Amino acid sequence: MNQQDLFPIRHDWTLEDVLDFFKLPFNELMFQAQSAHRAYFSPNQVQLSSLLNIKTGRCPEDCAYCPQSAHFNTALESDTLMAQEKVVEMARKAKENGATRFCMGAAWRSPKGKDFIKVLDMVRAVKALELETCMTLGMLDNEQANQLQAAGLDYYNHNLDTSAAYYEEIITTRTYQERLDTLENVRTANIKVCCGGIIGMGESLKDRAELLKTLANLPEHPESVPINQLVRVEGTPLDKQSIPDSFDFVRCMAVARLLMPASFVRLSAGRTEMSDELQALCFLAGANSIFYGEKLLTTDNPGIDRDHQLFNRLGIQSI
Ligand code: SAM
Ligand code: DTB
Ligand code: SF4
Repeated sequence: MNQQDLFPIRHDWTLEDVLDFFKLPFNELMFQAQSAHRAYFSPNQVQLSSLLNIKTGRCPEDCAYCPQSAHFNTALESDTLMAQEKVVEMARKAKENGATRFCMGAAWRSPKGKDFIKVLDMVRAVKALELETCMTLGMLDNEQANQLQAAGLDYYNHNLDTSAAYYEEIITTRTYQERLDTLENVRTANIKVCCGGIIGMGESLKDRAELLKTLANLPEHPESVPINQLVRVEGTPLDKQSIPDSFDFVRCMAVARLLMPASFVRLSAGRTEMSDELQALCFLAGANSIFYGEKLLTTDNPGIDRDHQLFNRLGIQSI
């Protein structure tokens, strides 16, 4: 029997199915997740995406986790849209260091006017370096998604962040449905979808299961699924949250792998607070992508030397 037939691509997961995975003994869950992983991927390869914040701070949205929201008092210094030359320079460096995808983020509710035209030029310029391009700019309408696709954008990142129910505790300035609409616009424009969420915002196990279920029951699975551990930034409403239990975090990775077996699951924000051993367990659970480079958007990420050491210790090859 073909291994993939044991882990078919499904879009009809029930909450009970997902909770049943979470209830498995840890070793059983890890075995199943690693088996699903091996049916679709080479088990010792991890993809590297580098991030650059191209517009910092003063965001009108009130996402409770985010240091870039204008609603909260964080130490962050804001900045206008970065010049294209600087973006290209950073993309070139990321490529030299081994990244295969370059993801550009902007603290916007949605892109507008002249800035959007500049962003389209950035896509063309980064694409010309033969890097995969990704952007995360907030909500997109149909027309904007089509324009980004025509400029050569490969991926668009737009996260659901958490369950529909818990979302209301985290963001009031845009709805869950608006997020789903943006994802549909991106998909219809033939841009690959990068969509995931955050663990550690005070959500329940049911919220985690609902988030993963919603992602897996989208009409097509996102090609990339970033699972972030909350980075607690002083001045945000979530700065006093406690770090999730390590094994519970690994379980989220494993369940994401089982629900979306052919997608890249990314061990995303939060790695500076994780041991090598915890990251290794995430890879064993089926994570096969990381954010790579000294910085995420505004906060620190492990340095590339530390990641090279980790990959050497684990015999992981970067792709
Ligand atoms: N403004 C755009 C938007 O929200 O769609 C793009 C940038 S936004 C910073 C991209 C994603 O980063 C968020 O949806 C969230 O999942 C993640 N993120 C932001 N702050 C975070 C934090 N403190 N810890 C973990 N993930 C975070
Ligand atoms: C995603 O899921 N995580 C990245 C990326 N997509 C854009 C962002 C993480 C941000 C962490 C907080 C910061 O550095 O500002
Ligand atoms: Fe703005 Fe994005 Fe941060 Fe929300 S997550 S406050 S939309 S930058």
